[in-house]
Amino acid sequence: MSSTDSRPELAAGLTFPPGFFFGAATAAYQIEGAVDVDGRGPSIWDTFSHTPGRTFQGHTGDVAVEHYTRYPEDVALMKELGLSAYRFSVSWPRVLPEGAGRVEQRGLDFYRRLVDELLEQGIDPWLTLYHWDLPQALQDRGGWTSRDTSARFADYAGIVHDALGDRVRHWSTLNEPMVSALLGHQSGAHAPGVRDAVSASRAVHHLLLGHGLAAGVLRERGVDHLGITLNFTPMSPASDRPEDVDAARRLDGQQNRMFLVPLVTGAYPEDVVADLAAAGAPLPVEDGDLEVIGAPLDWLGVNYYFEETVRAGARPEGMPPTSFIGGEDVVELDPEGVTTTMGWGVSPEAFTRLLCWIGEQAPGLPLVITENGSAWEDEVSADGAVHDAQRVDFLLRHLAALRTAMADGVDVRGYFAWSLLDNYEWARGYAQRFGLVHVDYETQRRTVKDSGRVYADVIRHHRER
Ligand code: IFM
Repeated sequence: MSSTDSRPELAAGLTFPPGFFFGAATAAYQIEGAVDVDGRGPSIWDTFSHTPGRTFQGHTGDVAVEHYTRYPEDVALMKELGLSAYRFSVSWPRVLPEGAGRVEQRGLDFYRRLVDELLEQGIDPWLTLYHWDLPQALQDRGGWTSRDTSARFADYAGIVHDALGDRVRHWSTLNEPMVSALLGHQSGAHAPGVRDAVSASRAVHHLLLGHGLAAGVLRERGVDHLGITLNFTPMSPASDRPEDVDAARRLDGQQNRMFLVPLVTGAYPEDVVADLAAAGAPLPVEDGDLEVIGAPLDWLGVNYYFEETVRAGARPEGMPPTSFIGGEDVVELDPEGVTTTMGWGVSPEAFTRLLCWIGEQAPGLPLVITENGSAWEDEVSADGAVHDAQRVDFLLRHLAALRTAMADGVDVRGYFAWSLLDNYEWARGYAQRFGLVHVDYETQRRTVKDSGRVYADVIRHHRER
């Protein structure tokens, strides 16, 4: 790979401490395809994406980027970029087609082949057990609104560990429980597409309980590098009017603190508990749950994309339903300046502030950036390359922001770019491209973008220091 067009001088300006690692992340439903192969059962995302009107132009993950068969090529790309770690998720319905009970060995064998390929190339596997693809059979029994699903998740964790625990050291329970719970059950923008505050708060608690129970099972099996990934969105009030300040407090409560605080202190924030109770959707906590949820972690995964400014007031006609319980009287403002094709603003400074805040909330807990990235209009140019200057800029500015937080004393051990490949962006379908590697969805041809080359330069420079 030539670095002539990859702005090596920018990459060279970024220095990270020895031992810091760089990787890229993906998730099963977004890349694998092969949804009816080797005994895989349906997930809530199969059902949701096949329901008319739920996803952009009816896009589904049926084919995605064919990673299920193309994984050797994809691991070779990781090697070419110089990644030292790869974060992926296991599809629960590949392993347990009915969610519980019968284990599908062919599903487990796929992940064993993938992990072996990674290890052979010297790439450290970081395994996430749940990135939103709940088996439909469990949804039919209540999904995350049912306490039983938490116990089934713990069983599933044990089964995956029994198959892969000899080769995978880094284990993560959930990716972004906020999205599963609130986009899945409050706004209904994601599977299972429910719009009901009581279901949403039940899902919040049962996801966290599932994390804690699965963590217990993994600890019993000797896992010593265990974490969970949360998505954080810093929330600021549009003004210092008390109602705007309170709107920001409420959204920050549900977006950020409702997940982080119980994990690190063993208690939900009191103001959030009160907000949810006032909205008629109390958290269904039972005796002992919070000790399970608050058991020690080895690392915390941080996903960061953008920040938000909010004000109190009725949501204008046409604005999508709120993802926050009782959030019908809060309006998210349009971001200022450049926006990505997702409509998200670009705020590396907020990334630094966020990391400093998390460092204060969770003293002594090492952080890993498990996702950070941006979607833009990408094209393969006449010269065969993808000149994604905006993604290069986003990447370098966010790495610099991360470096600033580390220089301020925040303990961050590694960075995973989202994403390795262009892929299925959930309800937004294939219209949003986040990859360091472009995928032509007609031919499945992979092309490393300029951002991938710049990232490779950052990594090479880091290794050679
Ligand atoms: O694509 C998603 C990913 O699955 C979870 N975090 C945010 C990404 C971009 O929206």
